[in-house]
Amino acid sequence: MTDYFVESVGSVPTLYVFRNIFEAKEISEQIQLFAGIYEEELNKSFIEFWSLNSDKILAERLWINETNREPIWFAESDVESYQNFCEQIYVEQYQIYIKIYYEYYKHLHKSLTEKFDDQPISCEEEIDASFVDDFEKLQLLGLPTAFGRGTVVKQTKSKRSYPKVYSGYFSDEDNDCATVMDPVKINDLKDDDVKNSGTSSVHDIEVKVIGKKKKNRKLKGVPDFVLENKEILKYWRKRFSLFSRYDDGIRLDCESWFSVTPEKIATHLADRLSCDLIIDAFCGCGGNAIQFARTCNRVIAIDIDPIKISMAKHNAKIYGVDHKIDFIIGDFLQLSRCGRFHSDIIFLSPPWGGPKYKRKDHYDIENYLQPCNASSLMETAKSISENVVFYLPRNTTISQVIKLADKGNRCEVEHNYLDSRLVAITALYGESILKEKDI
Ligand code: MGP
Ligand code: SAH
Repeated sequence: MTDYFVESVGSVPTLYVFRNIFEAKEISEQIQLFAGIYEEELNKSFIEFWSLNSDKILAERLWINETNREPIWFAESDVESYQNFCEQIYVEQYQIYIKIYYEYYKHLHKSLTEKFDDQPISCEEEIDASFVDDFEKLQLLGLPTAFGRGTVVKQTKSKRSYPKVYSGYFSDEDNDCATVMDPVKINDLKDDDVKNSGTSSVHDIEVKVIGKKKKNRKLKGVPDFVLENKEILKYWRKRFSLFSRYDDGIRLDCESWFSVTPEKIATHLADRLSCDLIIDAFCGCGGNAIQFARTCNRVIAIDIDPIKISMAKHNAKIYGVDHKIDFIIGDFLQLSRCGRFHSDIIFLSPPWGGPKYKRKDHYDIENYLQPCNASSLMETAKSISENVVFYLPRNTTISQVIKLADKGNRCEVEHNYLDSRLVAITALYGESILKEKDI
């Protein structure tokens, strides 16, 4: 049997966030509702994604500052070429989105229902059909065909080649855990270079046949501290996804390497949770706290481990936000008992039990989370703020997450993908921080 994996390629991974609001008492109804409007949800979600990200994506594709990858130039008068370029990117982004959204949909169903049918609705054919006649299909679906602002028109020679840019996140040679997905249909987009090459590609999407593994993996340039602890090699390879300013001297210990929230996710959460005062109850080396400091007036960052706090302080200095964070060394559970902490939002990113958390099909937040189960953490957090946010493993049992909202209350579950990989889920509790979908 031939195995394929889909690898999204971009200088930094693209963040995809899919969200849903659940009511504690109506889980089954929610599933049915969601299944009934799959395509509508997909399109709405893509429109939101494109409106938020189009400028950035187009700019990234025009300006690729890596060696051997030249920027694309358009003559100022050649508006048509620029429009075509934008349309092409739009179509390819939609194709990628369809694939990732379907993975998300399957994942959500699987985690909500024990007996998951691999084809819950007959959307597979519809999805594949959308690879044909992409643009017409977009129009038929009622999607907007207006593209990103035409602000980046640059002078000189016109080039119509679309360079591939490899992701710092997943181009990892040692990473044998690439997400195994269904083969992507190669569409009719014209990319002769790619069609003639050894691997097939739909621009950002690479489809490779997994063959013999490379024996001599390149370890050139890998620092000694990583070679001494090979467990962190794969995390080190995506260091710039964890901290874009890694090379400015970011410090991480072993636990932090595998626990830190990747910067794109931390940035997204910080934008969403912007408020006056936020508490990061398990701050580690500062992945989240640093980003919160950008968007909130004040951050209280707590960790039980003094080494983590000293690293977090140091890292916050690199990002120029240390003056906005109060660092506290201590046990969050004990500190909360003093009753002196109150905040607009409390963010909980506790230890999950190390990288082995993913060995389980279903991660049980009432048994495996540290330093105590999710219900106790929630109770403690509620004594500090009515708005509670949990950062949890991707294999978390969603019904447990929903149960954490008291009866009659609602919670929102965000699935945070970097490229085609589900990294984690974020659960939000508290009416004022839930984000309604505009139906
Ligand atoms: P991962 O699953 O170890 O990495 O962690 P990856 O590359 O998705 O694994 P692979 O085996 O699929 O290749 C994914 C993300 O989960 C990390 O980037 C952290 O943000 C987060 N994370 C992982 N762990 C073990 C913890 C943890 O113990 N606590 C917290 N708060 N976050 C964690
Ligand atoms: N979100 C962080 C990573 C958190 S990892 C980041 O992006 O950098 C979880 C952290 O919880 C670890 O640093 C660990 O030292 C800390 N921790 C464990 N038990 C704790 C407790 N009882 N109180 C406070 N911190 C704790």
